[in-house]
Amino acid sequence: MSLRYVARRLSNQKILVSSNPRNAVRTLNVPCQQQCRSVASTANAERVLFPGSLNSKFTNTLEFLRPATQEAIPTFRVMNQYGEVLDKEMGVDTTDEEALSYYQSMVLLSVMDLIMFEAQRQGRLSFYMVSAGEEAIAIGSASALSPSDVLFCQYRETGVYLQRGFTLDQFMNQLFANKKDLGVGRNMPVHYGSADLNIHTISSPLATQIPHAAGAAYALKLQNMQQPDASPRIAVCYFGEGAASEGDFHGALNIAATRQVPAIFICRNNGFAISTPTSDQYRGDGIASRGAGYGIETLRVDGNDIFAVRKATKEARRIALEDGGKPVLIEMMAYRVGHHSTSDDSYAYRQRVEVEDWKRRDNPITRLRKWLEGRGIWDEDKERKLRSRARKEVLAAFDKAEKIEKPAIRHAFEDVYEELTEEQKSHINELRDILERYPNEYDTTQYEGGVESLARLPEKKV
Ligand SMILES: Cc1ncc(C[n+]2csc(CCOP(=O)(O)OP(=O)(O)O)c2C)c(N)n1
Repeated sequence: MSLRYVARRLSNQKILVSSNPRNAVRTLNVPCQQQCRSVASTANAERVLFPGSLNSKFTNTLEFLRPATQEAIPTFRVMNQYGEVLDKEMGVDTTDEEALSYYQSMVLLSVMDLIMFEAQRQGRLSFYMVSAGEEAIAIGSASALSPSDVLFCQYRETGVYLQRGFTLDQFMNQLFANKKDLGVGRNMPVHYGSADLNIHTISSPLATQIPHAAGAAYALKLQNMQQPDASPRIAVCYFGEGAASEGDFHGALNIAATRQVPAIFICRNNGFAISTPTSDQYRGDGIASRGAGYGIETLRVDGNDIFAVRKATKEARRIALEDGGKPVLIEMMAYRVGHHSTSDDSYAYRQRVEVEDWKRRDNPITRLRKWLEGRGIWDEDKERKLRSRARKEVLAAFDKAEKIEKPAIRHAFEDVYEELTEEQKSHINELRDILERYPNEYDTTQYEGGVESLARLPEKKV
């Protein structure tokens, strides 16, 4: 990056330019309570000039902040649960064709979820997670991003992958861990990843993706400056409100704010972290209230309203690229209609009637369907055909993937280090010994190359 370029770019933003590259991207674009003043304090000052909060007014009133007495942060929406647009002037910035395509994707996602959930119950795959009730968050937000943006998901974002172009074959290959799986069978089902689509691979330990996203956004900030002619990119991070209880969430948002990185943090607040309801997770006003604490621009959105999700994400992306970079937090509200995963029976900790009530009262798919019907571009016949086609497509990909051979066993050891370590070589030899000793216990014929993929390796004693 030429320093002259940095100086030009940054001078527009009142940014300190220094020959020290560490200072080159330090902006003075800071919130008013943080703006630096040269004087520490004067006798008649009306505001405190402490370095930790530079713009705080003195007051003689002894008044604690009492969050419980304050109005909850509002929830942005464009249409109500009857599919009616509320603010005609603001309207819907989505064409009929786009709305139809998002609707088809949401239905395809829910059909795939139903089939794969049942397939797990039949013992045909080991695990699955549905997105029921959260389809609009995934499809809507992904539709408002650039394909070059770098994404970090939690696990309930199958719709994000679908919207980015992950194919049914790719989903099925990963779910069945066959040799065509992009992760060559190393992960449990639903842990998709795609370098081509700029989506980092899902990882089970909660919230680890949040600091990764903050770090990637910092790298993108520098890259955006170095490549002024390329379209600027942002990092986008998805997580549940339960993951926001992890320390990683706080560290990530704080570093994203202090470094002013181009990132959108999308929290899916679905009311539960497995069996723990939000009332046991936090006392404040959801996750949105935490954004202000970190000095991050924040919005709460009705996650059942795909138009609101799209508008919010588009605007968040615009803000994220302002002044060279700015993190944004969006809390998307949508009740988790399904069980947490195939390992969960949610009726053990919530009333069935509560779930049924949410399904009936509000659902992102039926809401969009009502809007499409209201425009005269959807009807029962089209719905039946769409569902039947979706079912056929999913089952065709399912059948194909289930029959494909499993990946070679040696993949379990590769790509951890550039070369196999001595310890790994001894693990490979040991595994081969066990597999050969107990052929009735371990059927290796379904894996590419069978036991032979574990070629005996000379070991150096260490
Ligand atoms: C560090 C860590 N702790 C616990 C778990 C077990 N766990 C898996 S999912 C989950 C709940 C997460 O809830 P939330 O973030 O709200 O996402 P949701 O499942 O509701 O979409 C928990 C506790 C884990 N995977 N990682």
